[in-house]
Amino acid sequence: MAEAIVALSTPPGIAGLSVIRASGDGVFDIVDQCFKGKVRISEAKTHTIHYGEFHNKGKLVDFVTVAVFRKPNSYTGEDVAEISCHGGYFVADAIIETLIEHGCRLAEPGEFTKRAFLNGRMDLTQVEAVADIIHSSSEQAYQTAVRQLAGEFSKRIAEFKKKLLDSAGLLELELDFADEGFEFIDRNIILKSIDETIAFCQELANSYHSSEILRSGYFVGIAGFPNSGKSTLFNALLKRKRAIVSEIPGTTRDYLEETIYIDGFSVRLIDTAGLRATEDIIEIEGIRMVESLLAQSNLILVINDLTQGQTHSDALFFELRERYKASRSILIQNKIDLVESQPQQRDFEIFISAKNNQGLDKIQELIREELRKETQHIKDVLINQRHHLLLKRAGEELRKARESLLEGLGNELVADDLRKAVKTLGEIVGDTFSQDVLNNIFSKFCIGK
Ligand SMILES: Nc1nc2c(ncn2[C@@H]2O[C@H](COP(=O)(O)OP(=O)(O)OP(=O)(O)O)[C@@H](O)[C@H]2O)c(=O)[nH]1
Ligand SMILES: [Mg+2]
Repeated sequence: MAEAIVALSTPPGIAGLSVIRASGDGVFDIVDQCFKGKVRISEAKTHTIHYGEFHNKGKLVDFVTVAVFRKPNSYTGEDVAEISCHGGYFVADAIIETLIEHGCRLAEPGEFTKRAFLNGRMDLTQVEAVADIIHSSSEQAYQTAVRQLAGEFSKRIAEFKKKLLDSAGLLELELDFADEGFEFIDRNIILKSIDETIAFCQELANSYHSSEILRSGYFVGIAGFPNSGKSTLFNALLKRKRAIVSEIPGTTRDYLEETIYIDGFSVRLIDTAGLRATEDIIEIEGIRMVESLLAQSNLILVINDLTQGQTHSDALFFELRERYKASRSILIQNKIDLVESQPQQRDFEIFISAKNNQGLDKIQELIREELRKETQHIKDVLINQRHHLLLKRAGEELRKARESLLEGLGNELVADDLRKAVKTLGEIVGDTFSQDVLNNIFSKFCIGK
């Protein structure tokens, strides 16, 4: 028995249309109690749309259309009615309240999609793709999530699972003929499918970092001594005056963050407060404040004011480069317009004039190049932490199977390791799952999805 649930599926507020979705047993009868059209919804064919009046206790609420999807051919796999009404703050609420009065319950976040999963309409990676599509902040993230929704990831996992299961089955079958001394499967074939699956798991686990960049954006931290021109560069890259710029050192006290788009990727620029020099470079005042910002940056731009000398920020630059090894650091020599001739360029620096938009293309090209490098592993799937852990575990189980096979240990042992890996791969798509995992996934959904 699927309880009838209802929720607004479009954002609330002023809009051309609002769409209310209801799903579960008896929803067509519930809608019929409030809807007056040419046909009764409970008698309507699946995938048809009906125009009519929506009433509450005899009072007209709105003119609406009702789309009918009969189970199992609906988003949730249950009977679904989607009511389109006029947008605004009142109509949709009135319709939802009416449906609740007639027996629906308000849906929990992600409950429609949860039912779709539990009814076998999609697997877990597709459910996660739906969340990624809704939350995607860049063209590239969206494109990848759509491919994941289309089931590319699931298909590949299914292929590897099948090969491993076949191998396990053959190894077990061979046991039955052990007395006759038969060895009728080629160990090399099994080894090959193990190695291919290990490579597959490894490759995808490696794309976790790139997936995070697609999902959350590529972070560019702008750091340097006060007055070096950080905020000027921040504004220039944003192409608008966002941060206050002044000749007084210490203008930026806090940090500012804005997003720009480069090649369909979202790039998050962070302007920070100037770091002050002290005797001991490691104790640069304020570094702690900026620390967590730089720690999460994929690229760190250390800005130097050339009028103070080309090497004025060298110690700071090398210190930051050493401290944040996982990020790429580059020294930006700013205010080139104020020096007579450009000094000899070293391989870790770029010359610009943030004020005159000079050399900005070199920074944009650098970001572009880094993005290309960082995301080259991305295929049809956005690997999240859950996938990442399971892929690593499956890889370990397969390496164990590989060892057992090479050491000539018993068939049962190898088959057992193979089946463990199959189970782990199965967890990725949701063959087996725990309530915790489901709750965690659906907590990221909004109501009405
Ligand atoms: N001539 C010239 N002046 C610049 C350039 N970039 C920045 N400035 C000037 O340098 C001064 C400081 O610029 P800001 O962008 O506020 O420097 P900041 O690094 O953000 O400074 P704090 O926020 O105080 O740490 C301002 O007067 C800017 O106009 C440049 O390329 N050429
Ligand atoms: Mg500033």
